[in-house]
Amino acid sequence: MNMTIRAVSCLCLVWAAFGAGAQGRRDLNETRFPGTGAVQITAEVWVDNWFAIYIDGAKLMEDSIPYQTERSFNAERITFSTDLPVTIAFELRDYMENNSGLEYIGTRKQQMGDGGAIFQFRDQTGHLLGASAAGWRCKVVQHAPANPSCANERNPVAGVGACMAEAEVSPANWAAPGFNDASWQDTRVYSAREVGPKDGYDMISWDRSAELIWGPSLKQDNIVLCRGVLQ
Ligand SMILES: [Ca+2]
Ligand SMILES: [Ca+2]
Repeated sequence: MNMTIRAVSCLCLVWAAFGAGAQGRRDLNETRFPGTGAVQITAEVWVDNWFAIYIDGAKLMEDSIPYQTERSFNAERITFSTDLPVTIAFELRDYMENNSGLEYIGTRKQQMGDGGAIFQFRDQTGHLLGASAAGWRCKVVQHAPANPSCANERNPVAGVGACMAEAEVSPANWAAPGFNDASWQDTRVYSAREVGPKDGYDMISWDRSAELIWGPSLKQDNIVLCRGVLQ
């Protein structure tokens, strides 16, 4: 198996690969970070399409499949150690070809594409510390196209008419424990039927409390920031 060890911002071990996907990608990627915190946490994460995870404001890692990869349905299992309480923050991204929010532009499959994310955190005894569900605070920072009719245009141009985007820079220190997320929204919960999770999703034993989440629009919200605290 051709196993690539990604360079990340700290020392880590990538030690296992299971279930190669249709194009030889791994459906479940495992990463272990050494650390000295009191609690060893295992996070399991599945996102359509990509995520970055922050621990108390510091970026821990990114999805092992790059953002601009179509049909990236891999899951990640991440082990790290920390002290509790700890603030967990995610940048979640749906795939989009450009700022119109569309994918497969110019083909018969041209569409808005939908997102979806689910994650859970357990300590070393298997006790669930938290999972994606109502209560996580989220903010949409890229919403496009402005009007779904963009997906029906023969020559959709990002930033024009129905294909305009509402986009903003992520707030400073948005992943930090002290950030005030009072103006953010409770995350929206979706059913598996609505999201259609597959591949790596099926390789994780999800707790009943772990739900599929996203911004208010599964199709038009393309970059969503979410925060929560594990106690
Ligand atoms: Ca998608
Ligand atoms: Ca989308």
